[in-house]
Amino acid sequence: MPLIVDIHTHVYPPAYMEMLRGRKTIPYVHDPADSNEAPRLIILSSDDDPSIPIDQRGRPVDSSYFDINVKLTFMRRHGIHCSVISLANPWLDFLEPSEAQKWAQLINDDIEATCAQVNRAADPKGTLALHEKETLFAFGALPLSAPTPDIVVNEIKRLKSLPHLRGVIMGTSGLGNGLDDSRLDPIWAALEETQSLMFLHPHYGLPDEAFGGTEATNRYGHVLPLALGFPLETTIAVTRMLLAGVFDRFPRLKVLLAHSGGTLPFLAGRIESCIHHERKFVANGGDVVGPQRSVWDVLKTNIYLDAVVYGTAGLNAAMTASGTDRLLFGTDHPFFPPLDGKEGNEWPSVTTNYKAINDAFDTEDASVAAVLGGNAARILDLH
Ligand code: 5CU
Repeated sequence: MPLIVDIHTHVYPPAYMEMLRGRKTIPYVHDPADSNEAPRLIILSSDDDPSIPIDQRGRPVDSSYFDINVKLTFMRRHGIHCSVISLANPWLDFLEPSEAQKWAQLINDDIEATCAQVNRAADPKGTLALHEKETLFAFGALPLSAPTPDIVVNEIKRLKSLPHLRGVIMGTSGLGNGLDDSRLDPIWAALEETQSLMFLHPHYGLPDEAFGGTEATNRYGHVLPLALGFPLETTIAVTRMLLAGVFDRFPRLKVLLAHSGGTLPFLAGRIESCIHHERKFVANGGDVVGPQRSVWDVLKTNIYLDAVVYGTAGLNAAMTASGTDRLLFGTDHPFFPPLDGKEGNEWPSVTTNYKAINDAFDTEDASVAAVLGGNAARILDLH
């Protein structure tokens, strides 16, 4: 039985849920008038449609989103030994500047305490190997709306001192203008200096108009924003980093891309070709510096990819682009639960990913074991 590590698994700690309950604009949690109905989570822009009755907006949210014991049960059910938990989107992006630092410290300390408590209970003497118990580690959240970037830098440095934190999770908006914003340089420098992995995760998708407006989202629900909007958002964000020379200035930056890099592995050749043919760049006679390193080099040196892509075609692209040693199993729990509501069954979203990984590597047991957990244990130094 190989070690299985889930590097893509989210939580909304109870304090965060309470904060969302106090809000009336997205993101917010709404408690329906009928107390037998589950609370509703409204986080995606397409959910916040005033033509939908408020008791039906967004999605029902159960204890799997905020009760760590439910996650432990989920881990047990799916043979997962270790989860690297992270605050779910939209993290702390929406907070007033004066609130951001306080909430980042509160959430990160809460997550650290949860990991410590669970790990102590699973292995009081600290003698068991990783595959012999259930263990939690975490990615921290950043106070990106804080008044100055040094507050973010200080939190990155503080996270380094928390025993179970292994990097940060971050969305694509950065300080508000995307990830090619040069004001992010001190933050990239701090991540590089501390060798903290940045888990880059989508939230904002594409404008609803890209999918046909609210009529389409009313008809097709979350399919277009989640299946297409999320991966394209990630692809655009990391490509803007590349074009702005972030990986030239910070060559030791480590970035884990959600959903197998969106579409980056598939589009890398096209991105590279467009860069080579772009007259604006100095290399072609223009006046914009442009990226100095190739997309392929960055993919194999700076980028890690999760294996949350639900099919062998996507996994093969990820493997070819970044390498089997940079691919990491994940579940996206508690999102994509089974809709039949039956407790105790395996989740199809998870079994589909397990099957894709096994199919992609055929009989190569060592590669399967690396993707399922060996890579994560090595890259994140999980002990
Ligand atoms: O289903 C969803 O909306 C999501 C989400 O918001 N975040 C995520 O990580 N996965 C699915």
